[in-house]
Amino acid sequence: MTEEWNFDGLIGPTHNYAGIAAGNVASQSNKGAESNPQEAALEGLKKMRMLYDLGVPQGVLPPQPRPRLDWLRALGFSGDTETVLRDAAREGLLSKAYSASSMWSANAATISPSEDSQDGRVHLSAANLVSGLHRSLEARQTDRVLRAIFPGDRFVHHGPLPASRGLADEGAANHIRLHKDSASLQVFVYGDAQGATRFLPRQARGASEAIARRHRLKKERVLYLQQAVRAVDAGAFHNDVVSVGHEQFLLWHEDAFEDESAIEAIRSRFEDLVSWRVSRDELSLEDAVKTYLFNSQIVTTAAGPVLIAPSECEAHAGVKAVIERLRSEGLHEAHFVDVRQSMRNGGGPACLRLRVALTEEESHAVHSGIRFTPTLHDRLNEWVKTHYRDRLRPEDLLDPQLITESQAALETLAEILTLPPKLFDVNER
Ligand code: SUG
Repeated sequence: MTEEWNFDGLIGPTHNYAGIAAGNVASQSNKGAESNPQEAALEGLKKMRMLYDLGVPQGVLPPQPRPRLDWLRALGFSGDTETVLRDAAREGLLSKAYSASSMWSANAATISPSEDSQDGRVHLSAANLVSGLHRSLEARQTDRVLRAIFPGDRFVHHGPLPASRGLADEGAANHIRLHKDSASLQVFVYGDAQGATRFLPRQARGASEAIARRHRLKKERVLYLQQAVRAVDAGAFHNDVVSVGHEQFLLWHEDAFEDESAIEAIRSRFEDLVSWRVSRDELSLEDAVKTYLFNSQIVTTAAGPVLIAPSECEAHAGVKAVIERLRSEGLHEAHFVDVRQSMRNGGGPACLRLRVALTEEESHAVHSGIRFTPTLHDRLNEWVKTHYRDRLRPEDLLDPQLITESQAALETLAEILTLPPKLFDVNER
């Protein structure tokens, strides 16, 4: 028996709009806008609280140290800190070194529950995120954090796949696990550039295959599906922008998968599937990308499955009609959450969380300091209000004071989450 935890990425103090994410329409259209890191982090915490109140086990993944001055120096920038900041900004690299993108923890890793694996252990692969420079900076630190949070023999940490295009891996955002009783199916969704007219896909099939192999997944529990080229072209840079699965439920857009028989392929291996199909007449791909309906979270409550949708969905007539229909097909209810600061960078509720299905014994082995509780919520709210700015413009990244503030914030956070301070030192190995 496993229970699904949600690990949310705590939004970091340097959250900003740099317009640097390929294929991500929201990121590109908000380039250079003023961000509010404080509001962003509080929104994220409020969402965690909603999930906690619904009875979902909730954990917190700490933000990563930014800016990555060590990375800029490795790229040849030299001199005092001010000079490095100024020269890197001129080359368009400073915002990358400053990105708070680890908040989207759905991209942090792929994690397989012990019941799906031949050796009965939980397997974890931090994502290499090689499709974007700023995101590739996350891989090593994610791996370190996961090792600290999931210690001991029950957990097998593989580290990120080798950094190469053919093994490009964006973690659980392209991975759906369906599950009922003792049956389960892991669906790996990969991209293929052939026929693309606008954007390149980010997940390589070779990466998905390597993950299934290293995680020793039982063969009959694995399926590979290609993401529709038209979906990527419309701005669905991850599959979780056009489909979401939880337990036996799969909410998917008619244009999500390349192969028309994708759902039959799923059903042939997982007969309990409850398919919630949304046609393009009900909601166009463009509106799916705009509202992020498919980036909702589906969670189980005692009353039945609940949809946690972004507040952008609330006012959309087409989405409202879809939700109404789903309520007659087994959905218990929908809640709307305001994660607007993250949404402006293309990150909805489901992007902000990484799911981990754990048995009771495995749950006990998780580092307890990151477990979300009302007390932790209060402490983190206070911490955010003390350490975060309420506005950040592109030119503020040149202010060395922001480095000092961000470091102080993470030092205090290490204490709050009872994690070793050296975990936040990027020079530690
Ligand atoms: O990789 N945005 C992220 C959003 C990730 C959303 N995750 C999921 N769909 N699971 C990305 O595109 C924007 C950064 C900027 O432009 O400042 C960014 O990286």
